[in-house]
Amino acid sequence: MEPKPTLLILNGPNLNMLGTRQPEIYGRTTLADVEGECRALAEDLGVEVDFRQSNHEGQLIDWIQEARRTADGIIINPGGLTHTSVALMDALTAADLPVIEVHITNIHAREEFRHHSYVSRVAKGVIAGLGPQGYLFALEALARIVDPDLE
Ligand code: DHK
Repeated sequence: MEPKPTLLILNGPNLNMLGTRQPEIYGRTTLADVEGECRALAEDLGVEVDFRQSNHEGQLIDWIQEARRTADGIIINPGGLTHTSVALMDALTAADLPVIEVHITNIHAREEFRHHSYVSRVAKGVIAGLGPQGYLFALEALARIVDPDLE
């Protein structure tokens, strides 16, 4: 049997607070809930997920560098680093893997400083504003990108 493709799902700063942080904006779903839903869908899709969160830019970059050897694609919600981090964008470029960027909120309908994303320059697709479901849409899309034979 062929080994299953591995998709790395990365979450940046403050996403560990999901569910309790500004629930009127980010909702009440926790990151553990999101992880559980991603794992269930991954099982159906026949892919492995490696789900991680860090508040540290360097840690995220280390994981992206490792992904070049260990993963077939990356889903990333970079949190606030979306709008500031050239280093994260460079790491994603160097990884040379398909990337889907996810935001729980519609960053374009929020403050001006959230409208620009460095990560979007290197993402194959961007999902914003669909809440935690965005992760599931991204997972389904990326699974099909890495394995076009998927039903
Ligand atoms: C999450 C954050 O933490 C913010 O800094 C971004 C993003 C938006 C989200 O919608 O998931 O601006």
